[in-house]
Amino acid sequence: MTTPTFTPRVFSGIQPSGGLTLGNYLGAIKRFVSMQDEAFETIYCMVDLHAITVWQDPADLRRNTRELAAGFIASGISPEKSILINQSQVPEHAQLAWIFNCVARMGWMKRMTQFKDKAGKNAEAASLGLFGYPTLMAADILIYHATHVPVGEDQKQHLELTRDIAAKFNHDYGVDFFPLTEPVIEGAATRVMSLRDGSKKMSKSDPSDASRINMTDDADTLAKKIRKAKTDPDALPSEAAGLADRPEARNLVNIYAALNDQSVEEVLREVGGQQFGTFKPLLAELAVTKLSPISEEMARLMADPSEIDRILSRGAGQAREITAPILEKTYEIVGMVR
Ligand code: AQP
Repeated sequence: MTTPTFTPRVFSGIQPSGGLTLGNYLGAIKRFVSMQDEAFETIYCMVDLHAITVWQDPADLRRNTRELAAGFIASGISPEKSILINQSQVPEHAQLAWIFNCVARMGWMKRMTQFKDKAGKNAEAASLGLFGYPTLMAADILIYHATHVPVGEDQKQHLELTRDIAAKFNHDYGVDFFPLTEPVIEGAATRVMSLRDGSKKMSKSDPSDASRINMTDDADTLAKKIRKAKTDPDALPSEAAGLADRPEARNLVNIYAALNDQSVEEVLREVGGQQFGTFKPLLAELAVTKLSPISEEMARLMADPSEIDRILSRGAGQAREITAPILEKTYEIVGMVR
């Protein structure tokens, strides 16, 4: 059998399960923007079907979906260069997910750490959708035959599962139909941590607003959150090795490096020896400079949600030109009468 060559294509998504955070921006969106100028077709998605795996108020979900789309565009994702969609407008995602529910094994699913983290001690009360989340994510990616997926570090295990599903489908049906997608986990901030606890990921659904930087925070709020961020009493080291056992210090330096497109080593050459009383105002100033234009543009775009809806509707039409034939071929391979 000849191995097919797949069009270099990028897919990635973010849940509209709250406001966009600095973690989403540095871990994912910055890469989304740079990849649209490389040799890829790019498709970026507000994964609203994923969001409802935990309860979402319908009005908030609608608002968060539009605000996330505004955040993508304000960060530099161009609807002319990339296909921008919300997942529920492209039904082939959910249709392929059902096929993958029948390919993925229970043993694989039970190893997924995100389910364990999110369901916590009360797994019996979690939705079936939360457990099945990774097969829908595999379908999101493979319904485009995407070759590359830019994500933060926390999604690595789901990407491995996506490859396992593709390989098992190809093996079971004796085809080379789905690609083995490559994760793209790059940059100084692939795992931005909570400002209150350096061992916890910064997350949009963390009950503490002080734990995260929201992309819509104004300059004062941003500076206040950075000033109050948990740190230790020591000065910053001059080399990265000196951050090894200092998660909060490492997090703030990583954020600085990622915002300023520098390596951690470059940052420490400049700020090594400084106390946090000196470094935090520098970080706050940098964050305001980089993030304020994005939040201002988001506010401008949110003033006309109908334009956002038009962009998402057009994106869905473009997306379905790719997804409908791939779903049709999948059904044919599986043996569905068409
Ligand atoms: N803290 C983070 N650091 C780096 N990358 C991150 N991402 C999320 N948080 C961080 C990346 O953002 C993309 C979208 O994530 P998501 O919203 O679909 O799901 P998530 O990872 O569960 O994000 P949250 O903010 O923690 O959402 P909730 O609170 O609803 O669960 C992914 O590429 C992710 O790696």
